[in-house]
Amino acid sequence: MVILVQTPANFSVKPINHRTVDKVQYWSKEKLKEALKSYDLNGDGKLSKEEIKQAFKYLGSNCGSYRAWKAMSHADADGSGYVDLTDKELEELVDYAYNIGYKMPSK
Ligand SMILES: [Ca+2]
Ligand SMILES: [Ca+2]
Repeated sequence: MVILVQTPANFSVKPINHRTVDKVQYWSKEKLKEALKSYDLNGDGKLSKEEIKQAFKYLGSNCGSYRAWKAMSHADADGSGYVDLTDKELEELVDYAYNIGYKMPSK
């Protein structure tokens, strides 16, 4: 007969679940770009702060307003108040979102 003794020490050591860690998928830059572009809700070819907020919310941010504001000041190179989807500003926005490390929604 085998008796399993669980000491308090055994309880406190929580093994890292590598399988769970491996399942976490981060947004790739390509996917981020697609997602962000799709959030041009009024189709004017640029992202307003509100649209970025919505996008970040979708990406899993729980402080969308703050992130949107930060992203805007980071990506809006020409100071137009919008992130233009046609040029470098989009790339900057993608970089910003990428560096946050949003995880893909798990199915
Ligand atoms: Ca727009
Ligand atoms: Ca701009």
